[in-house]
Amino acid sequence: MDELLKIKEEALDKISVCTSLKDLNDLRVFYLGKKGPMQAAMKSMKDMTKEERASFGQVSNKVKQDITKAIEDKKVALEEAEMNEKIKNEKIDITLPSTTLPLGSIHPLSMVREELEDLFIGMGYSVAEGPEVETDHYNFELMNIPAGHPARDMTDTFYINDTLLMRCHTSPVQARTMLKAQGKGPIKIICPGKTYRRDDDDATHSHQFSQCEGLVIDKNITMADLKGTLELFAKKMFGEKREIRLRPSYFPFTEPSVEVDISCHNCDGKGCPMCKYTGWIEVLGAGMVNPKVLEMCGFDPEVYQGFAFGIGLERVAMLKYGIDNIRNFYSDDLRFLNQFTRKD
Ligand code: FA5
Repeated sequence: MDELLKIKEEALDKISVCTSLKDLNDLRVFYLGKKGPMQAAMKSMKDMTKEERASFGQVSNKVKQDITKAIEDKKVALEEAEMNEKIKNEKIDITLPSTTLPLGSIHPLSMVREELEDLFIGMGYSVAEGPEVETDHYNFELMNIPAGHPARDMTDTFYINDTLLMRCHTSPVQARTMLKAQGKGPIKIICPGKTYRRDDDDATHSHQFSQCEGLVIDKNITMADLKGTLELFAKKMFGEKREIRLRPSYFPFTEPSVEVDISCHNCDGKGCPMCKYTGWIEVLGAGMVNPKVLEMCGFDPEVYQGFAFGIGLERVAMLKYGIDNIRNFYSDDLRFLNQFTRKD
């Protein structure tokens, strides 16, 4: 018993002067472990009477508890001291200016594309895609523009070889979608994407630009459906007061074809430099899908009708945000790009 109390005294002394968590752990292993003095003292139990053993057991348990408690208390104290030391040495100067992470902004063309997608998806359309490297067949033939057709001159095309080209409009996606549907309507798609033409770059033209095609095929589709759809597009994109005007035009893939003007949102149709004092701004081409195109793409024109439209995305973005040069879209100029932030 005396031996036990001696061990306890010695342990508590050592614990009280211990200054590191590592040393404290070594003490724990030594005094409470299997090879320590406590365990050695226990060996003498075999020579004791039953009564002696019982009281020896009680004392040894109490000694173990006291040592354990002393170690735990010391551990808490040492950890606290360590933390205080750390806080003292790692002082953070909160008055220092922080390093700000530059926040990106959404490109105005993406903004317009997303707005268009939201608008048409809301009307039950789905978004279709097609390749930018296209075949003559889809880009021209199925759009009723056979080789030698004068309409091929309307768009100066980048050819890769005799049959491959960079699509000059998003209209080939019409043909691809119709053929996939195998003559069964309805179809309601928009197709935003990049397009390429050998146009000379100027303030309003670029050799690479973006269009958004729209195509609806169903039974009993009329020009009134087209007009209603485009009216909604004009009001949603440019404001509730906008009106549209259809002018006769020509596209080989639509019959009849129209150019669509929107009343100028800058001057409310009164006349200003933006609308060249006409009160109207030309925004897109459209028309009823030519029965010949329907037939070539596997639809029976006696049963199905459709309308289509092609919107120039740069055009819409320039009008919407008052951008006077198309080159701004492709310039990487942060002073230009930072002006646009996503609404959400
Ligand atoms: C077409 O490309 C037809 N495929 C549109 C269409 C689709 C009509 C379906 C009927 C039915 P157009 O060549 O007019 O049409 O081009 C459409 C729009 O693309 C133009 O109004 C203009 O905004 C834009 N665009 C054409 N060329 C360029 C260019 N070089 N740079 C920037 N935008 C251009």
